[in-house]
Amino acid sequence: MEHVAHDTPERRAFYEAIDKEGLSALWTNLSTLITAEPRSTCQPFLWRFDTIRHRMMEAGGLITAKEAERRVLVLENPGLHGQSKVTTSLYAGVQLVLPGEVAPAHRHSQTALRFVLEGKGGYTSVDGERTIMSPGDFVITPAMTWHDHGNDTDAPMFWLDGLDIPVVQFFDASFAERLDEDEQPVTRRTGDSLARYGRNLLPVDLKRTTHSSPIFNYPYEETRDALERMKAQDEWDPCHGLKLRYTNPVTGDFAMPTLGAFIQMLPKGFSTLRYRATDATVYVPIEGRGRSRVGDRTFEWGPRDIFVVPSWHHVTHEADEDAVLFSCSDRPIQEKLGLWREDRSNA
Ligand code: 1HN
Repeated sequence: MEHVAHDTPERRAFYEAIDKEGLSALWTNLSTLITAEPRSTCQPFLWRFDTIRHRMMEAGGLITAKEAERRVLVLENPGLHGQSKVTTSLYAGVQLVLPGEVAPAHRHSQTALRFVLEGKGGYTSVDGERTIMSPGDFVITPAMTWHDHGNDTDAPMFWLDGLDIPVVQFFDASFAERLDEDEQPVTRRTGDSLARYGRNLLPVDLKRTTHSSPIFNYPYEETRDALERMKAQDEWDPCHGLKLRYTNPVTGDFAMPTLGAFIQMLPKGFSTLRYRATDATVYVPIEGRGRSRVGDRTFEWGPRDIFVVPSWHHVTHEADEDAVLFSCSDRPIQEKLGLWREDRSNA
């Protein structure tokens, strides 16, 4: 597929003439349109949480959560500068809600996930139910659900936001509204959705009404317990250690249709075999220390650092202590379109 047609004066004149007519010759750029393998401009990159935290506290002195609507520092992939993208298809940022602040209620067609990095006791309300957040909790705000955040504690709350913004942008399908009130009315008791849908039980006559999970907080306490029990069984995947995906209990599919999220344990001393897949992935270690080789870069990481593995880049992980890594990608979309591929060959 690396065939290139040569330029001649006649051909160049032809290309210029047809350009004015809204035409172009496929043979001049076929090889960049259809590549033999993924060739992303997205780059491997790591952000230190300490650096982000420091800048976020500065931002906290410059603007309130309310005035900003969302006080977020966007994680911009250096290969996609100025585009508010962490990978080609995903947006990510780190959000700060200070004690006493509210991030006002709104909704939009973009789907969002949160992964709590620091602070305990702040809340997110989603469609009338409040959930209290702790580090490691995975919280979702599906497309068009009303959501607002608040912090009644005396310490700042930080979390990672992941959204499918570039995907919605690609389809030109963005809608958004703000509520008149800063906070939406709370109409359901905290813990109601976990009780109904998160205990291996479902309401007997439940009909599937949305594409997303009805659970909107997957508490770290439960996730961590699952990993700890699995660790004792001594069955490791050579490329992933122990890796689970967050699911929609109604369908068994990913928790959301556009964003896939995963949690993974790498026990102390474990080194994974080389792996690559077509879903560019954002990783957030929440416990432990280690390093990952991504393409030709090596990133040393600790809790709350954030790093990117672009599409089809080889990755290996190594843990110096028992480590737990959260990750997210566009894998649900790629799977539904028949595009997702992985490569476990270690040649
Ligand atoms: C959003 O709604 C949140 O609700 C965070 O916390 C970040 C970035 C772009 C668009 C909407 C939130 C966002 C966002």
